[in-house]
Amino acid sequence: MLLPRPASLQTGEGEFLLDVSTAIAAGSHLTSTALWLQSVLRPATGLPVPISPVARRPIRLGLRPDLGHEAYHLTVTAECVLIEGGSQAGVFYGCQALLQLLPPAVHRRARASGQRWAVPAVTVQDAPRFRWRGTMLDVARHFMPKHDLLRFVDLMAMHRLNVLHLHLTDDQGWRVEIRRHPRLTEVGSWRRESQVGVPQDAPGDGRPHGGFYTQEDIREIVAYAADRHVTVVPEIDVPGHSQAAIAAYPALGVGGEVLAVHTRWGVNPNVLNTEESTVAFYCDVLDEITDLFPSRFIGIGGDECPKDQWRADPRTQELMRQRGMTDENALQSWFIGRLGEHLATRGRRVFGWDDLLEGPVPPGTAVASWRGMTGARTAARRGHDVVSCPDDQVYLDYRQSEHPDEPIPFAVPLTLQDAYGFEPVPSGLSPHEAAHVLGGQANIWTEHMDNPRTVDYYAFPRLCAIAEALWSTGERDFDDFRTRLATHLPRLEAIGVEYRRETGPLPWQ
Ligand code: TNX
Repeated sequence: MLLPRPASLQTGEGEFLLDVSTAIAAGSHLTSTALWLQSVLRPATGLPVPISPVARRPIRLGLRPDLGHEAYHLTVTAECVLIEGGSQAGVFYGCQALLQLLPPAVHRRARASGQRWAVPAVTVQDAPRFRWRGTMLDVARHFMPKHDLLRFVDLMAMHRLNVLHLHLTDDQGWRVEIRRHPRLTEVGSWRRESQVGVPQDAPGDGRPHGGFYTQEDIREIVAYAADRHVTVVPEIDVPGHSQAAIAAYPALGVGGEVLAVHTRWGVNPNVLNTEESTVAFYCDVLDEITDLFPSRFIGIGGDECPKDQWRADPRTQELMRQRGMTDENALQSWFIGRLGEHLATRGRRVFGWDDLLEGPVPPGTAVASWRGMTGARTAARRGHDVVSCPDDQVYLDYRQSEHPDEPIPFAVPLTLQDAYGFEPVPSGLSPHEAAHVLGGQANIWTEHMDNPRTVDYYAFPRLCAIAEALWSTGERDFDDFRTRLATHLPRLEAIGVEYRRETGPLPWQ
């Protein structure tokens, strides 16, 4: 049973059996998809699944340009599996659907004995509702090693998610090598400890945390994701959430004070100054970032920048006077605008949090609406593209239930059903305005997730529900979703995803 729910599925008679005679038949445009499918099918089935046009009962992959870009048709009969897509992405999603029709053991990494690799006869016609089906992963608060990040990309692709918004910098860490400014990672990638728990006075764990991706790692991550039709949208958060950069280069801060990489969570008063030299520094950073990430959109953050330091600093006030500004919001917009202009010269568009709407927004910006859906509505009405990620529906760092034993009972409960109810298009928009909604994304902030196992627990199965909200038509049927989820969880188990179970002991008890 497919998850996300396809646009249409009809069951037929009989089944297709994968055996030694099965081969993948694909034209040359689809070689990489064929190789990927082969690499997934081989370990558990132990079958050779060669790529060959001659096969008695083939899995045939083909392009059908008359279908939408990411659309696919999947037809399974006793003789053949036919997967046609509007593009390589469509064919890839058809392959993902095929995997879901096979026994869950297909996801195991070594030969699974006692299995019949049968695919029921079906006809599926499917296409996504939104083109931005994302997940924001915060690798700044707690680093996710490359190996685990690649696994996460596979899990996204399995759920037809296609944008990985990688939050690479924050107060607590800088996670990407920048060759022009090496101290960003030499100093900024490690901190002394992590705060444990929510209140500001919560104790530290006394253990250092850190790590970063080299430029070679990033190129590998981007290419691996691209093979799975996932675009990596990097985020360099400015002018708030920047203490790790200030720790590396104190001249970036207001007043030049030497600070450590931050060890506490929450909104931080230490922000960037807006000197020309700081703009130039970040243009250097963005040059390397755009060389590494081909994404049209580049995240610059813009969230939660307290203005107190700017207000209290005579030098900043002087800069504001010179620039003809009377309030600090204008200064923030000016700073973002300068980076936006720089990105535009490289053919890129700004992606930033809805806090940007407090001032003029650079042309071509896509706004991530996180404080409910208000930002989404405002942005769309102002003619900006929108990615919806309302905190009450898609913040996967929020606890999953009222249960007192949930780990770190952060924020309000956000249940599976809440996540399933996610509707990316705000109410009250005209069709023209609604067309600005590119889609939505789940946000995984990792203050309280210090390892990939915990990310699994917080992300799944809620991410399955959000994937369906982004892929499938707007109709919702939670009971139907739960029935399909029950057939989906064994796939996650076969992969080794430590998702949150509804019954049984919590993993840390
Ligand atoms: C708000 S959402 C933040 C993050 C925190 C998150 C915790 C946003 C743009 N900023 O810095 O990690 O809340 O839920």
